[in-house]
Amino acid sequence: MGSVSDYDVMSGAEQMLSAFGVDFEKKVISAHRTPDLMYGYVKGARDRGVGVIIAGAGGAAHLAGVAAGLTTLPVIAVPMQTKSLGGLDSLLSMVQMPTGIPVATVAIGGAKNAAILAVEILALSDPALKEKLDGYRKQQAEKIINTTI
Ligand code: RP5
Repeated sequence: MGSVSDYDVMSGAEQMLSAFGVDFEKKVISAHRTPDLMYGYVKGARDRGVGVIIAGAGGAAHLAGVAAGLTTLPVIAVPMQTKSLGGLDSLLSMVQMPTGIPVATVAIGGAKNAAILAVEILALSDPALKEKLDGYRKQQAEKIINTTI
């Protein structure tokens, strides 16, 4: 995430990844405040065993786009709500990546969905993780089926 101020939202991704038993790194790295750190972190990610990068940032949210430019690992962006433009600025700067360097952008504040999408990508080569995803989907369906009003 681009700032510790993003952590309230990004902790949702942390909770979700923990629930699925997926290991993760949790870092504050800014594309504009710490560009050298950003470069080294993303360049070394694949060799550290990282499978997917989730980038949460707000405002001119270039964090995800810069990360995507530095790696061919999948990058999922979480746009943060902002005071001045409500997060539309973050959303548009993340979702409108030019052709060739994709960033998969979830909803404003959608850290939990970012984590689930990351789990789905990792589950392509991990049958045990796929089982967990199936179980999670089943739970959601049962909640609806068992709802009475
Ligand atoms: C972005 O600027 C961060 O991702 C954060 O959402 C926003 C504000 O950062 P702070 O001023 O709270 O550190 O880089």
